[in-house]
Amino acid sequence: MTMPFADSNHDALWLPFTANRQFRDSPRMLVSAKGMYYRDDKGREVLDGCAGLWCVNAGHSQPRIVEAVQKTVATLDFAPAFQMGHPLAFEAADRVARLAPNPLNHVFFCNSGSEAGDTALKIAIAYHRLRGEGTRTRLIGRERAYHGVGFGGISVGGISGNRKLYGSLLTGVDHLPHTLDLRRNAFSRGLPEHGAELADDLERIVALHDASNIAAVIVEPLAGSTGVLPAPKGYLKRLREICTKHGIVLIFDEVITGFGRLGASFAAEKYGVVPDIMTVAKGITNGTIPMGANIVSDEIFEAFMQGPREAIDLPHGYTYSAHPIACAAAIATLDTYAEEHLFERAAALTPYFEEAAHSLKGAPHVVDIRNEGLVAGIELAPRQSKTTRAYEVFERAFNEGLLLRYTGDILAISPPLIIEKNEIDRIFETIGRILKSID
Ligand code: PXG
Repeated sequence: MTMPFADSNHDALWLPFTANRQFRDSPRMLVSAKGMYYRDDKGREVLDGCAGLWCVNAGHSQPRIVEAVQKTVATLDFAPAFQMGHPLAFEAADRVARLAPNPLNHVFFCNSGSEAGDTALKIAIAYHRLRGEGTRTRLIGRERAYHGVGFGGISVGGISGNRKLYGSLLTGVDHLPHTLDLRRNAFSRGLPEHGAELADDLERIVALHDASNIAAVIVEPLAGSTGVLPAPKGYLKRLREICTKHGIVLIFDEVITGFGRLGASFAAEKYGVVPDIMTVAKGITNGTIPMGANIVSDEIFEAFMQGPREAIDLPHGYTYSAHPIACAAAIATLDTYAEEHLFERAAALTPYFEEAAHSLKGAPHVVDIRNEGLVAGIELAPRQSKTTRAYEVFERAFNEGLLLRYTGDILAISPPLIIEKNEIDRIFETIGRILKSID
């Protein structure tokens, strides 16, 4: 029997990225989920405005995924991933590779976006070494980037709050400037007009260190958790050109942008810019079972296949790489996306969603609204207070039955792709009403 929150030992659970003591004063507890809605422990319906944590793209408790997980747990609960295989792993990899643009044809499974990020950085450095360019070890991230919480991810990441407690991090890391420019781009619809030239900063870093010392550049095509920062028009293409010119591996972190969020399978497909490695997680299993992956180009994969046949080609992996239940969930998830045409649906809904988001222009405290696909960020003016306005909106919205995300002064909206127009209306009307009531 489940113990009610009031009776359980609150100190036993240490919640991630949470003000734990504040949380205990007014806990928000979810007990079930279906479609667009959670239900909380008071029996109230809560509209999911952020697809869980940007992951439940097909909506909650999708029958195909539930069935696939139930069937697999009863038939192959676990299979070792090292020197062993199982059919679901090969099928899942094939399905993911088919969805990814050419020449990204090889899939290495892990369990999260953080692991995917660290894996990609390791593959990039090892790739250069195997080709006899072992001096290429430097890694380049970007300010305000989020690539998870491993030491690699926080080193190339650019959120100071996630880095400052943890010592010296990886050495040999540089950061590109972030692309948010409210002066030139406030209230952009879709990709901002200005800022492609920010990619040229990579030339400055190359001039400083020399390309022969640089392994990889990692960026999110749209930075999500730092407050919804779509790449300026032309920025990713320029980054691709500079990387190609200097032999630098380009990694796209598509943990949020993958699997339909932007109205296409991946940002790489939507923008016609293909990286050398793509990291994915979240929507790969619709959030149902933890899974992440690297999708790697033919050229990089082949570089690892040149040694003796009996030698391990990549000394890296996880106990739960290609876990059978995660693979089953991934296959059923991709089936669901395809059969329900959810990426196309997200693309078709984007203009309506954009209009609804921008209807809050002029609402109290709103200094910017930005959107792309089914993602919107609403930036609020900062204030002198213990809690930000965005936190207050988040808390009040939850009490009114709407789940949002916030970071600093920014609200993030990224609903499941099955959302209906009246639910889009409700999200932005609720935010607008709450904004009028706070100081
Ligand atoms: N890369 C990106 C771009 C992400 O957004 C990760 C890597 C790490 O994934 P894992 O699976 O290790 O958490 C993420 C995760 C938020 C929020 O509120 C965003 C994430 C995770 C939790 C909360 O914006 N993104």
